[in-house]
Amino acid sequence: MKLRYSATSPYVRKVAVTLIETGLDKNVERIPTNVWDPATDVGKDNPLGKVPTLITDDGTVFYDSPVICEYLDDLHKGKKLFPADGEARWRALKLQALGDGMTDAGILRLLEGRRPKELQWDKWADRQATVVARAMDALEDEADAMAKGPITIGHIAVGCSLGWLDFRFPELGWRKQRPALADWYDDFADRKSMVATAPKEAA
Ligand SMILES: N[C@@H](CCC(=O)N[C@@H](CS)C(=O)NCC(=O)O)C(=O)O
Repeated sequence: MKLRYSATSPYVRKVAVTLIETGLDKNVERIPTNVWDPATDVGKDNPLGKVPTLITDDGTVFYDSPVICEYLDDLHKGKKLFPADGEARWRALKLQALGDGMTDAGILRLLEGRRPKELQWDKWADRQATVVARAMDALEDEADAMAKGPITIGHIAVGCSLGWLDFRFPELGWRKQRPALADWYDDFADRKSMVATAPKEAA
């Protein structure tokens, strides 16, 4: 398999963590991809022009991160990150949506700040900041249950989102108001899969 990736993408990190947690890490060749380079050819694999994009050995292409992660989870025999059915499955999928949605809002805010000053819309950036704060509040209510349950794709999505928010918005200071979430994240960020995939700016 081949994975088109960028080193700082929180969605790519979900896939990278999933690869380690499922023991499939060695089966993947990595293709660095700068989606913002006008000359990028990522669109020939993924019409959406995004990373992560996974290309299987038979040439099937998968996107986006929820689909790629579920595909990978299907390939291994160990403990599943996507519960097979019932309430546990819906809980994991909803938590994934919350983590991914928090990342989406953070990315929209980041990109807004990268537009030329005269084109930036403060109300839009504020709206995204509000979404991030609200998602964190919702996660504070979930944190004890998250700490008790087995790890799922929901935990991975939330962990990668918080890691990326710390990386891009270190000034947020979210921990003080959300002590249970902060405790959960401190533990989760210590996992081997998380330590090995921490975002860093390309040299
Ligand atoms: N929902 C997608 C989001 C992927 C995404 O937006 N990736 C960013 C990199 S962090 C990207 O490729 N952006 C390029 C673009 O939006 O044109 C997923 O979960 O994989």
